[in-house]
Amino acid sequence: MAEDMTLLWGSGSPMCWRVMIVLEEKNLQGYNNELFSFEKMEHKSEKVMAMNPRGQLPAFKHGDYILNESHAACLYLENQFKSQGNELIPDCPEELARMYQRMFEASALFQKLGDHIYYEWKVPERERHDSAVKRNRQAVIEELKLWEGYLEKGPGPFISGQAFSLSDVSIFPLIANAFYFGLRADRYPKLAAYYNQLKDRPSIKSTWPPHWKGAQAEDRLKDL
Ligand SMILES: N[C@@H](CCC(=O)N[C@@H](CS)C(=O)NCC(=O)O)C(=O)O
Repeated sequence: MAEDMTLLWGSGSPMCWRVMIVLEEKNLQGYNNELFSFEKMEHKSEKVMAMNPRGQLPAFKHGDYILNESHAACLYLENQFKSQGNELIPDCPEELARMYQRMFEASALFQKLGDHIYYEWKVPERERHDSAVKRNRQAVIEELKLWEGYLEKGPGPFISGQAFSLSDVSIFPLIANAFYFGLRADRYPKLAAYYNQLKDRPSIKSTWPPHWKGAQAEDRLKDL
């Protein structure tokens, strides 16, 4: 069914994970896939650059169509295969509005988590400042509190309401990254409950980042 699809991906990348979850939800198993290492800078390899000139993952192709933006790929797959597998866009206008809002505001959490977790990797030593570290730390705390509040306020149990949707596809990989990097469940109980509720969902479990299995990341978020 999905032999005409190709996904170039990196393990642990929330953006890649999104596309993989949607492919599972839509019963599109059997797609071609190739794993690239960020550590070895393989995302800048010729093969990736040919599909995504920005040298970023995911790079996704269906037939002749290239979709390198994770959200674009997710929306495309849901629209193309609407009646196949699970529907990921709700009909109810209220839930639909929340779904789009949560789906796209997830980029703020991605940015802030990345700025904090990968500070040393992103910023050359001579340009680093304690004030920037503090600012990034505060920004990620505020962002996490916002998402904790969304779950507190509901309606749940999913991020936009009663059904699993593209907003969960968008945000779950970021929440999972936060816990992988040591976020404390006792400080963010709603996020922890959300994480525990979804981590065994078949589409998520079967696409779990391979390098996370049995591994422990640096506890970069343990004091947030
Ligand atoms: N706009 C892209 C962004 C993808 C993205 O930022 N990918 C990261 C991994 S999560 C990446 O490839 N980073 C390496 C780089 O930017 O050089 C999307 O949402 O799919």
